Amino acid sequence: MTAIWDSLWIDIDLATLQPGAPYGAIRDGALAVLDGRIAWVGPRTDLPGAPARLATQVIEGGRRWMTPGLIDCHTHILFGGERSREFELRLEGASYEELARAGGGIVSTVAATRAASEDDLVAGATRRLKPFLAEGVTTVEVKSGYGLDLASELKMLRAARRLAEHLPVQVRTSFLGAHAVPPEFKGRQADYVDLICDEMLPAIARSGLADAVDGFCENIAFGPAEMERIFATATTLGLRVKLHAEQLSDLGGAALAARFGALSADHLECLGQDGIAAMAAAGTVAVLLPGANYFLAETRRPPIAALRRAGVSMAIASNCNPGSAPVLSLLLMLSMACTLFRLTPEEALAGVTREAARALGLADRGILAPGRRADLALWDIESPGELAYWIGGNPCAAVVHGGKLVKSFS
Ligand code: DI6
Repeated sequence: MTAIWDSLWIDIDLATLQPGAPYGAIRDGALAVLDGRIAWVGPRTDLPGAPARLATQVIEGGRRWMTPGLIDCHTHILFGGERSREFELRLEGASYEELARAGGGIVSTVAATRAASEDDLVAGATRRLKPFLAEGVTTVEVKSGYGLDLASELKMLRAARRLAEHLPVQVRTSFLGAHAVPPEFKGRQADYVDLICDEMLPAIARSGLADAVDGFCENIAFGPAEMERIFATATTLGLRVKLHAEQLSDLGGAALAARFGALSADHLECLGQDGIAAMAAAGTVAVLLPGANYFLAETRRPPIAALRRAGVSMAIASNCNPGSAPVLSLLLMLSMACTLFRLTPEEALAGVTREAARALGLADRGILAPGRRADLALWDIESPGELAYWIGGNPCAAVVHGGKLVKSFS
């Protein structure tokens, strides 16, 4: 009999994240891969034959746990410079908003990003991305938003796409032209919104470099009426939308995003009941960013219990960026999501797998099931709850990306 699968993992426990048992767990399971996709998942005793006859390669997992590859669905990981001086100023009492209004904040990273070459941006993001990949991340979302002119935004998006050419990761890109008002438009915010709608969005759509359009709806950024125009234009151009909403104040951004069928509304510390109801009705995912909540020492937390009651899907992401979340670990976000936001460890793991896939509109990953991409992570843990439990450290023993072993235990 010829082998039917490329590889077969045995001697593993599976956290499939499928409905049913907690974590969708299958003890003493097996998982087969064919042509980069999961071909079979189940209890080892249900295998239709002896492993060595079923697959070209049989891999014994040493009774480790296997999960879907992790998905970081909200990052600003590509940028020039760093902002540790701002961190010092905040510790002396300045607020994030005050620094932004004084010309620091996002705009200072814009200057460094405009000055950086595309190669420099790729190199910096590569350095920051590597620790995520070592932790089992196989898909990452990368936003632009530190260019704020067409050429620099295109440079960022091209650099983001290049990450997937030399690293074992899939990249989804979001155009974030509405992140801040660039210095040359100071006092002329309406003109910048015109530029986004009339020139930048059509060119971005033509370039094919952006998978979605994002914005920052906030008093220090763009108001709901401005975001509505931007979303209407993006939608006309066939681009899905998402929004940084209700991070520092409640402007009704989440409800606006939901009205445009947004993939996600992100942050949400100040989200009210109307926003929750609108997100639930639209199926808009709540992307929770505990790293920024922690780093900015926010006292408000997203309304987790109300989101849960309303049945809103909750994802978790690193938000890796130089201003509000210099985060280099997605696993640490699981811990923070539980301790700061009171998610359960199971919700936290689902938040970086099944729900993060939903936040990116990716139906082909996020759970262990036949037909899904064979993006897998193998862990030196005794229970999946440990992924949210340890603070620091990295129990990731192996990573499979599109069926290929890219990190391996010896
Ligand atoms: N909210 C955030 O937390 C990041 N962007 C946003 O809209 C911060 C980005 C930065 O400060 O550089």
